[in-house]
Amino acid sequence: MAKSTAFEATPNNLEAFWMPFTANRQFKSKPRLFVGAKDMHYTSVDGRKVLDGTAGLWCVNAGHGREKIIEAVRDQVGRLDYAPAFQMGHPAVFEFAARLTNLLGADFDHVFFANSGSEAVDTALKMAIAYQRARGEGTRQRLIGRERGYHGVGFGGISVGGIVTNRKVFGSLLNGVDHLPHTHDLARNAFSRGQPDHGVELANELERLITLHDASNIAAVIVEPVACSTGVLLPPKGYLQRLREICTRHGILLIFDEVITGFGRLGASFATEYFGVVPDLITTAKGITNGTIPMGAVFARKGIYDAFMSAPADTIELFHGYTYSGHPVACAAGLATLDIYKEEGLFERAAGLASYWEDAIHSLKGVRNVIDLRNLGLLAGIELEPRPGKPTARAFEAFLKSYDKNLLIRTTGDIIALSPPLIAEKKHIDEMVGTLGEVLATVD
Ligand code: PXG
Ligand code: PLP
Repeated sequence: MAKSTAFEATPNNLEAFWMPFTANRQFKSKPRLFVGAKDMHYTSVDGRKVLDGTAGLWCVNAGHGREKIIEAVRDQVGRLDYAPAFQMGHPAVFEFAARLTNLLGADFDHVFFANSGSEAVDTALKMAIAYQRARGEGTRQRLIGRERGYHGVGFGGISVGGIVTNRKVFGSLLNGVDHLPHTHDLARNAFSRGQPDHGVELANELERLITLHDASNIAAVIVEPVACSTGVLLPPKGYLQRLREICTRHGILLIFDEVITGFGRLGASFATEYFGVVPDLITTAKGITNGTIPMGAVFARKGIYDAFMSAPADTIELFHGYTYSGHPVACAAGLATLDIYKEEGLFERAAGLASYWEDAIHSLKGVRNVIDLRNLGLLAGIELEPRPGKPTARAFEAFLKSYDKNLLIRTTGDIIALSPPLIAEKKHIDEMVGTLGEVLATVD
């Protein structure tokens, strides 16, 4: 883009927009705006092509500007822009639900739609408590999350979540929530390739919480199979299996929050498939529409929906839903997205690239300030030693410098996260790692 057009594209007043999870004043003093995107690249307002190392915010799994999705959205909005979500329906939502349950496999038979990961999490937590009551276990109301977990920003999500900054100024949150310890253990697991060897015993902490609260009071445990937002924290070998065993033994529902790990990120449809561990509820969002239109969803394991069906057939079974649950345009985007994933074999593609990705990421060993490198599927976490007394500053400097060098990365604390679109080619991976290596060498 020519400089003059770029100037016109920059708004004069950045003030009114209260930006989410952003240092507003810092940003507005030196804004970073994108004005276009295609495949692996964004176009910045100053006309640069910026390589997308993060699939947007972990959502654009099929890459940007996919014609098939654009067409489907255009067509749907022209035919049926909106249909009431309650007591009415439209064809696309039923088709999409059926396609999604097919993708999930035989264990899951129903889908509830929301509009974001946060709403999907709220839905799943409510469903879990209501399910326990529906099956005659109404005292099971407690929820268990995990330290360093991210489950969005609704009150339910921040209550079970484990990020101090996301919780501390928002009051007393939900009652009756407890937390497992996180699984991140640099002392024992630094520079592991794939899942770390140490830490399966951390799942036993669930037994301790069950002893404390009693199983008869616990509705559900919610974890991310891989905790992405807090820095790509991987589950130790055997850990998720053990959580599953303990939950089953005690009649506690296990919820996998697959907002990021869903739709191919690990080189399988979902983490449940990748790890071979079947939860009772799965929350997802992001890649469900390739990030094109907001959407979230909850998948219910066989038997959960049925437990709500005992009242007379003319009664509403679950008093929950959103104006935009199963929005026609989101469903159209989702259907086209599933077509692309399938036609291009993108989940398999991610699986095929994973070892190249692993080698590329681990080539950063020895680079200045790098204290850990970790990877799984097409995910990576690059942990930096924090600057004494100035946590986050070092990684944020790397973020800014990478952006200046035409690479978009994501940082959380002093951890750099990478999660490229699944259409990435080896040359893109080389460029990401190359640029990052150069940048880190200049960050003291
Ligand atoms: N659960 C998980 C596991 C997530 O990763 C949410 C719930 C909430 O989804 P919504 O659509 O309400 O944002 C998420 C979202 C980051 C980052 O870079 C991560 C998310 C969102 C924005 C930024 O760490 N994860
Ligand atoms: N607030 C008001 C005043 C409403 O009328 C509604 C929905 O009808 C909502 C909030 C909930 O909005 P949504 O269904 O989009 O989540």
